[in-house]
Amino acid sequence: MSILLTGIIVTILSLIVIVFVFIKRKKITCMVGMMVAMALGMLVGLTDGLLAGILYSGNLFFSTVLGMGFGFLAGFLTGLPISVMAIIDGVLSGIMGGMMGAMLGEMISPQHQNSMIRVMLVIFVGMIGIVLYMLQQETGFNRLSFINKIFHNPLLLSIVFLLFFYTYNHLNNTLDQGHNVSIKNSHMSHSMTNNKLSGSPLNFSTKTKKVVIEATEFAYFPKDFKLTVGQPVTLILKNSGEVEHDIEFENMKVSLLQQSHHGNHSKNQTVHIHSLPGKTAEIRFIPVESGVFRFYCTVPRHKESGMVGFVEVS
Ligand SMILES: [Cu+2]
Repeated sequence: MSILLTGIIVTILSLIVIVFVFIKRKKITCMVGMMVAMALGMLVGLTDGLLAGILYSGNLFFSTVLGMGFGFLAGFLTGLPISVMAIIDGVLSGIMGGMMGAMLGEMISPQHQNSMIRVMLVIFVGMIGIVLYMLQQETGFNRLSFINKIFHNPLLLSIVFLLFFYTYNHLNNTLDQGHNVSIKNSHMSHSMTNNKLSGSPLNFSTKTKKVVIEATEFAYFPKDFKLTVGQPVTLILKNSGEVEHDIEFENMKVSLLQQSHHGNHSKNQTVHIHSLPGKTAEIRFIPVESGVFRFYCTVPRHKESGMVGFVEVS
């Protein structure tokens, strides 16, 4: 959810800078215009690239194109009222930032995604503040003088920053809570129906959580879900696609309860199931370790096409 919020903040602040440059274009020298276009292109590229990389993890091509596109657009629009040089500067920085941001988003481990978004947002907001200050110096301090006042008063500056991040955190938590509740509810209804249907002794002692994952070309639905350490899970892979798909969990330690082909019950086994087109397959296991784990399809090129997701075990 913080992806959406961060995206909105980035867009609003970028638009403020772009509009400011456009209005004051006659007073802005080529040098300053180039600096601003470069800074905004790079910042938007990096931040939107990071968000795209996280949002479309597993599809680096798409997230790179998206990140580069946003960076390009920001650099281009900022440089446009100034000069061709400013456009070139902005566009190239935007492309570079977008590419690097997307790679960062793709590579960062799931448990650090939120922290990384926050770090990037701090850099973004801070840099935009400096850019606006620079623009003010360039064009005179008449308008938007409140920014000037803030910058010349460290106490006021700190208050504005703290207020911003407090609001951001607060909004984020509120949104996250709503999200979690809906996930919890859907899982609860799953496990209740499951308990009614199956009568094995294990289901009486501990509620089994039933998770259905649908696989198509080339995506999982849902692409993230939650499990609890020690709670038995029935994982069903429903293949609604036209080719064979499977699901494998990276480094997730479990105790397998039963699987159609293998009879052994040792701990620390990996979870892997495959399903033919139009069929379902299921596996039962107990998660033994908490963490965030990635799952993906092992059929060649499917992971790269987007068949990736995350499970949070807590
Ligand atoms: Cu697949």
